[in-house]
Amino acid sequence: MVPAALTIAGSDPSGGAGLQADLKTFHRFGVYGQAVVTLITVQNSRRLSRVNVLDAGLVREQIEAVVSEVRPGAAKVGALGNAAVVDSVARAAESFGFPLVVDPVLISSTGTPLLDDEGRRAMAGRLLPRAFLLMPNLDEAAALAGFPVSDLPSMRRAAEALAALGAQNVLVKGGHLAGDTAVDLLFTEGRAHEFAAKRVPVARTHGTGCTYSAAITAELAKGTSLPEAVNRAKEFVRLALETASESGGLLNFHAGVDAV
Ligand code: PXL
Repeated sequence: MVPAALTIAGSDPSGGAGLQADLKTFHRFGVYGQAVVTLITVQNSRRLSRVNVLDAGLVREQIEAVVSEVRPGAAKVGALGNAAVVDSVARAAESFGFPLVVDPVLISSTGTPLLDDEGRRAMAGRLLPRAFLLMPNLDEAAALAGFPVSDLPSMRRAAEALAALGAQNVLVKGGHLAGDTAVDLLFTEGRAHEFAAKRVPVARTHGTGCTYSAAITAELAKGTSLPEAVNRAKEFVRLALETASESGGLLNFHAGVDAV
């Protein structure tokens, strides 16, 4: 049977990020995609003009409707908007029984907030304890841990601090590190593992984080171990970035990238 994967995320109608990117990624990895909408954005690759967060009860009902019929092998959350939605998802996650990947989206690629301050506190206090994997970028790790994160030693300290908040595993993404190597740090079972890749010089990276977390979620849904899921997902994002940069195009636009 084909495993299912669930995304609980915002809509990006341009198709580059958000649940649209997640569904495309799930499909490339051969899993059946389910998508619960948390918020609607009005945006294209250049600008975002509006965010409308959905009612928390509506989010909860969507989750219950889909998971009670087809139980996914894994789920991810992306943009959640506010504390009420974070709470709804955290309460639903109490009975998941399958791994939950938390991509702690705080702002859009163009800098618009996609989670307010109260929402960030709710995420740290109530959602992180439900996370099988938390995968912040440097800014998100700093915002959640409460200190600057800008190099490998501070990434390691942030991973430990976020694990202490209850996330079972933490992947701090080093895509924004200085230098031409992007190192991601996975903190799992008390140990840190580094995943290094040469930085792909590309101007348009909209959707990279969503695609990365969706790829990991798809692999977890198939039963892949976490380190191997990170390996395969990172390679998939690298190929997507390369394809996009070679054509001057958008990540997720070209169908030619095969899951690895
Ligand atoms: O990449 C973070 C992200 C998540 N979700 C939605 C977005 C974005 C970035 O723009 O639009 C809906």
